[in-house]
Amino acid sequence: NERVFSGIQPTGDLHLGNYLGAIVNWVRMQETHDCIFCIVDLHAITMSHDPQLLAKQTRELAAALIASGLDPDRCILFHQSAVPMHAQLAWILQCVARVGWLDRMTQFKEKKGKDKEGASVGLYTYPVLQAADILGYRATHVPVGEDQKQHLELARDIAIRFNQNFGGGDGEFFPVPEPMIQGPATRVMSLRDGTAKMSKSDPSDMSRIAMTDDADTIMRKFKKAKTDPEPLPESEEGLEGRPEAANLVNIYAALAGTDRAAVLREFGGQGFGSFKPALGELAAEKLAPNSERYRDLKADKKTLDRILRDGAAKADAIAAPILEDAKRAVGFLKG
Ligand code: AQP
Repeated sequence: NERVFSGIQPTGDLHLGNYLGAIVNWVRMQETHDCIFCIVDLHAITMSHDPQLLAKQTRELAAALIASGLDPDRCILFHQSAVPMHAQLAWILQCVARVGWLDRMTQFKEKKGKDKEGASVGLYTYPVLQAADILGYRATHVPVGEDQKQHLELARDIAIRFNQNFGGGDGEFFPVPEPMIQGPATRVMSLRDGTAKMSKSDPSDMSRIAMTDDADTIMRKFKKAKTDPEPLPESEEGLEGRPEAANLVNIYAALAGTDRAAVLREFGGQGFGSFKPALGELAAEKLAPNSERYRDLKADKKTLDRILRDGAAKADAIAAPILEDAKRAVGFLKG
């Protein structure tokens, strides 16, 4: 039985990287799979944060996800802190994961900045909580962007080690989850720097397309995107060493539901003066209706809170018995 789990942090506006790297796949999979999507507020406090802003951003992210096509009747949508399994299973898994495994995680190295001593312990153990998020539902598939590949490998290692140590005879306590990294834009880059990933925490608003941007803003940001002076190449090899050009072509391909070769057949030889407005128009056409729906949904706090509460109850009904089994497996007496 296949079950999908994926999460997203309520740390700022949903952006085009989140959308093309993860959420378009979530929307597609809710038609074919048993899907659980989580707003990971426990992960969001691993960096310094403002409590009032976190509550607001949690609701706003729920609104943005629904506006982007998640249907709470077809998937489970909830916030992580409302289901006790996540923190409890994370503790057990912290005692399974090895320090050496966590020391290899590149996201910690990037996010801690220069001051390792000043980073929170939670930021260090973040990938173990992520493993608990997935394994606590016995999820089999995890649709994510390219940047999460290493964390997914860690979740697999933790599942395998737990199964060996506590899985009983058949060693099959947790399914070993498969990452699903799909589409022509699994790593969307900043519009200001083709070598840095598009991210919620980039201080420049011009570096990303927010899913809440209106059509004019989307067009303006693409027109101002950093590029080189050469026209677009006729074939994919010509994109090598041109990260900004490659990024815009990837984005176009993903939004148009095609591939890079097809985009270059259409635009190869043309300059950015004509490609950027075409991209801006396509993006506005695809994304602006979502941003209008978002504005309507965001105003209705009561409905959003009800959707998240109902989602949490459904998630808890799946997770609580698995957590109980895990506690028995490691030898805890029933409480
Ligand atoms: N630039 C990206 N390209 C493709 N996929 C991306 N994702 C994030 N950035 C890109 C995918 O979006 C999902 C949710 O991400 P998240 O918010 O939980 O993780 P994150 O990596 O912390 O996202 P940000 O925007 O980079 O946030 P900050 O700036 O707070 O670190 C994941 O599936 C992720 O792969």
